[in-house]
Amino acid sequence: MKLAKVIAAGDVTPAIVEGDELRLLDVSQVDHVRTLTDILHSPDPMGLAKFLVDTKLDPVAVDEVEWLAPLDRQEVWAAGVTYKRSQIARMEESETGASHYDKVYEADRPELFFKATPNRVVAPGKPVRVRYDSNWSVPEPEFAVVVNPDLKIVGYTIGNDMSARDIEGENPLYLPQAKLYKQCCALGPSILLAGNDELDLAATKIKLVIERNGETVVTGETALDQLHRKLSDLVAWLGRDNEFPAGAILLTGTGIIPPDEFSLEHGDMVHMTVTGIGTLTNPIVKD
Ligand code: DO4
Ligand code: MG
Repeated sequence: MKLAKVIAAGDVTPAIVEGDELRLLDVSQVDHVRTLTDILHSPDPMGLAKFLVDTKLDPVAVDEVEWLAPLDRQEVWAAGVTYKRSQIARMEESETGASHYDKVYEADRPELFFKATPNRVVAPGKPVRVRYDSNWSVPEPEFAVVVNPDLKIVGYTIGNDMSARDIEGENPLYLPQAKLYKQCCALGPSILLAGNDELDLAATKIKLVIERNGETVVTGETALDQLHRKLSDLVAWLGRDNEFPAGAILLTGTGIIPPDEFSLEHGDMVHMTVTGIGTLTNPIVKD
């Protein structure tokens, strides 16, 4: 089951995504349940979502509502250098920091960094930003896990970890500036609820398409079995001596890096597709 957060008839409403239609949820039916997060953090998100379907309302077409990023107050964190491709690209872009990327790929402790507060996260269809002081920026399409306050993985979504490669490459200590700025992250379009079955990692494909003036200029593809770490290990490291009363979303790193000569430009369109979740599309703004 997939859940989304939308604005329908002027109200912010969680919804179940069923193909091209949405079932809006009536959250007033249960005490203390008002938001998408309340559903995600409940003992049985799937059962609760089914119970909350507003049967008085017909299904709504997906293009009749405004889609919001599927989070409320969660912090957004990210893991880095979790795919071989990312390790190689980082070593190439950073003269001074190459050995750090090499070591962290193999180390027990992963690279984890704070990526965004909810106000910096943009919705599907809304612009993500290239910093005006960057001349080499790329999108990073990442499988993202949605974690409840008990550090249980309750769902999966798509995250765009916008990255200024020139700023990060100049000095690894500039990482927070390369990664965390206004409109630096997009999430969505929906959250695939975690079921009891193990994810089929090899079958979970992650794809990137970048368009410029209507032409495809970059494509890339990987699969979750190329991730060098277990999702549960990344979450366990995130939770070490830390707490997330509002839950957290953890981007698990990129396995797709555009060619070195490519940098995003104002007006580019970025499409990220993950099997079972959907496609996250955002235009690029640089001003
Ligand atoms: O080490 C810098 C960031 C790495 C990253 O964002 C990634 O591998 O996805
Ligand atoms: Mg990344």
